[in-house]
Amino acid sequence: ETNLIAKEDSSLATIARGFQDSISLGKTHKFWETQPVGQFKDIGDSSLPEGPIESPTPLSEVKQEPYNLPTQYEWTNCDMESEETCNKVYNLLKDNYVEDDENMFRFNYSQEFLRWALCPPGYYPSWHIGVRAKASQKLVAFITGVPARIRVRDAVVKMVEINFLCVHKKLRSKRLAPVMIKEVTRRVHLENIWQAAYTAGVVLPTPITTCQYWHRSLNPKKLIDVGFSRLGARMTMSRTIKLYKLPDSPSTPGFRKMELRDVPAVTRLLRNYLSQFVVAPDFDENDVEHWLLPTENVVDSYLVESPETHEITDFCSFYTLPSSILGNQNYLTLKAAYSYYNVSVKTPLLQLMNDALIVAKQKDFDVFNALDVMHNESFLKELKFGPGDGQLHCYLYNYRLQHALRPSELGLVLL
Ligand code: MYA
Repeated sequence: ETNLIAKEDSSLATIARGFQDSISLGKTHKFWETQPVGQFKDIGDSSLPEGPIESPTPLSEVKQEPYNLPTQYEWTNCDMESEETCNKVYNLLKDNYVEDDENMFRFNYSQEFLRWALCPPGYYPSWHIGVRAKASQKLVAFITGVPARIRVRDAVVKMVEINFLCVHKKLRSKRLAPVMIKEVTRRVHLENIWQAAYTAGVVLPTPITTCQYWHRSLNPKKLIDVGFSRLGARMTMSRTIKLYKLPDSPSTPGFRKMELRDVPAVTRLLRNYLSQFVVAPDFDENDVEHWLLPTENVVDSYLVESPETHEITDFCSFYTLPSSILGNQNYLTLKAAYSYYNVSVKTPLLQLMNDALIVAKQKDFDVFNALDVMHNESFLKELKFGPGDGQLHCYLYNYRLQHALRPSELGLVLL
């Protein structure tokens, strides 16, 4: 089961997950067994070196024609800069993308978000791949890649980040996903790129790490009303609302929204911070401008400018990803903020993130989500985040690591 949308955890869910993890390792993967990824049978084999699993082949040996689809379907490039195409993609995902295990919520990525996520500097339009029915021209499946430089230990590797793999509900379990993955792989190879990074709620061969989502209630009443969270033992609604109450405005002097003029300073701060993690993006100023400069209803970034020296000392950011609430009379959407990249140098991380919660609350988010990556563990419990029931497995394609990482060794957040 996919489980990228996480709700609050119950102890039963934790036990069930323990069983699921051990079952996953025994499963056969007809497709994934043929791919250059760490295989389950190789876990613990220290004779296998770190690094690329297969060497690049000459570009002339990369298959020149697209893979075959079932005859009723055809490939289409989805031009995300086109309003009409972006709307078709939006609708496919809105109705068919990731749900939580109990099918109560489904990600509802906005059109602005999709354009931001898919059109970073140097993106390839040919990596935004749709499948449509020949007769009706209806979009029925989608997969995307965007280029990224990702550092693994000391090596900066050109990779593709794969995301938004989606097959219409009526076309599931027909082995369409492997064809789509092979087709995006082929198109990435044509650009002389041989590695990929991706995350999924399902266990595949073989995660480089497994992260957990944590949730900080901002609007506890709504979260309880829609079944995202439950009233705690010996808790009343009014005690719960009081528990999660936040100040009206951030506390750190010099805390303000990031602006274009801050790009060089934020890039230096972030590069220095990310250098400590085993796997992290290698951001330059162009990347920071695209991925971190605030974009309304997509990404929010704040920093701390020292009131004395005007130095930029700390940074925090989150992205906006609502979920549709399936079958609730009172509410249609859950407004969720997702912790993105945070850097604390002078302001304690706990205080910085508390200010992030405050601005998220001001912006009317219902919940603030964070993974247990980077240094996030240090603030989760204290800032009243609760563990979610969702696991997020992180993968590299055609790149082996000798050992799985702890989530705190991962410096990468995929959307
Ligand atoms: S993760 C988000 C994935 N999307 C959803 O969960 C949305 C709802 N679900 C669906 O739309 C479908 O269930 C999908 C599968 C499309 C997921 N990642 O066609 P099938 C394997 C990788 O019969 P369907 C994201 O977007 C499965 O293990 N593989 O199945 C990152 C089996 O293979 P094997 C997956 O349910 C995506 C095969 O597919 C996933 O109709 C990264 C079954 O195919 C999954 N999430 O469709 C993709 N789910 O028999 C990999 C199932 O071997 C990128 N499968 O177990 C790899 C790098 C490529 C680039 C390389 C460049 C160098």
